[in-house]
Amino acid sequence: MPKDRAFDHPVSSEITPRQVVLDRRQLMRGAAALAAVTALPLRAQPARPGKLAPLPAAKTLLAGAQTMDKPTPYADATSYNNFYEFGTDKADPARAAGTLKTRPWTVVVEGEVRKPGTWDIEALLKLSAMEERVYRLRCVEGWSMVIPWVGYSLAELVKRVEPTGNAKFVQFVTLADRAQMPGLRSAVLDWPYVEGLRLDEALHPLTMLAFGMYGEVLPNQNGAPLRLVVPWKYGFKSGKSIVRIRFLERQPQTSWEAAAPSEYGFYSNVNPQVDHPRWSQASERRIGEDGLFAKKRPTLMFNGYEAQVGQLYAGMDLKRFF
Ligand SMILES: Nc1nc2c(c(=O)[nH]1)N[C@H]1C(S)=C(S)[C@@H](COP(=O)(O)O)O[C@H]1N2
Ligand SMILES: [Mo]
Repeated sequence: MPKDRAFDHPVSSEITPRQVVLDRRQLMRGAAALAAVTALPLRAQPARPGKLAPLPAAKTLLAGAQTMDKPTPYADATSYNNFYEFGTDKADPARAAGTLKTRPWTVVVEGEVRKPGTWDIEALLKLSAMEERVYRLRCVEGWSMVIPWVGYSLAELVKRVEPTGNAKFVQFVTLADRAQMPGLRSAVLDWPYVEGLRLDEALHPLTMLAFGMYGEVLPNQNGAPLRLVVPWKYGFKSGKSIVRIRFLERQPQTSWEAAAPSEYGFYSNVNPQVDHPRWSQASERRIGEDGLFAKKRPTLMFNGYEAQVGQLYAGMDLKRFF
């Protein structure tokens, strides 16, 4: 066939029978409802920072999940951090997290699963194809960033360990090592830092196990060698440097709930209509873009992912389950 034809007319053998198309449409509709993985061309990303080892990703994103906002400059995303194990000042993690040893590293999976065990970081890196996903991260403090994460859906791991019928919640336990983490000397939080999700939240395809960002492995201050990213919840739900994942029948307490139960709930969904007791959550400042005196931008329901995750909370009073 000539290569210079104006556009690609399908040859008859490539034309898909109508029933197959219909079946496929049905599938797609289901997939869209679940925000399932769809191959989409990735728009141009900023050049790789060239600071750490590359972590390339297949060019896939979640349908509708990518943000059109431009990514936060790498220098800002890696120097303005919350990682209390290295200190409570925003500049502390970048300065102090160099001492974190990210190899060898293992993640224990335990509790209500048919296949408990210890996963080596190298096995986790190979578990599923790496995807790049540009997610907003909105801190409960009122600022946000836009980060091109590299990883895959946490569901990939959850499916392989086969939760039992008793598993209703998942707890994430992060590293607490006094030798490496100077912040543990302070009692700001109960160590180790623990967070949790409902099982259906953990299985949602948007919930990501991230190993990298900006095309490279995670910097220590951003949660190397692996962290969670739950884009529709306040940033603190996205635990860094995870060492243990527990499947539980009961809702676990989280470090932030233990510290201030009236301020931080288990759900912590980004919600401009439910204020923090000490400040409004209606707007936010974009790090690296909006100066201290710039007009703040409105915070979006579920951080902009309402179409994908709203159904998880149908019928729930979000003021009560904050
Ligand atoms: N282990 C651990 N994980 C953590 C935190 C922490 O202090 N310790 N801080 C959380 C908070 S409050 C936020 S906003 C995000 C910040 O992620 P970033 O520094 O990569 O932007 O990490 C979360 N994960
Ligand atoms: Mo945060």
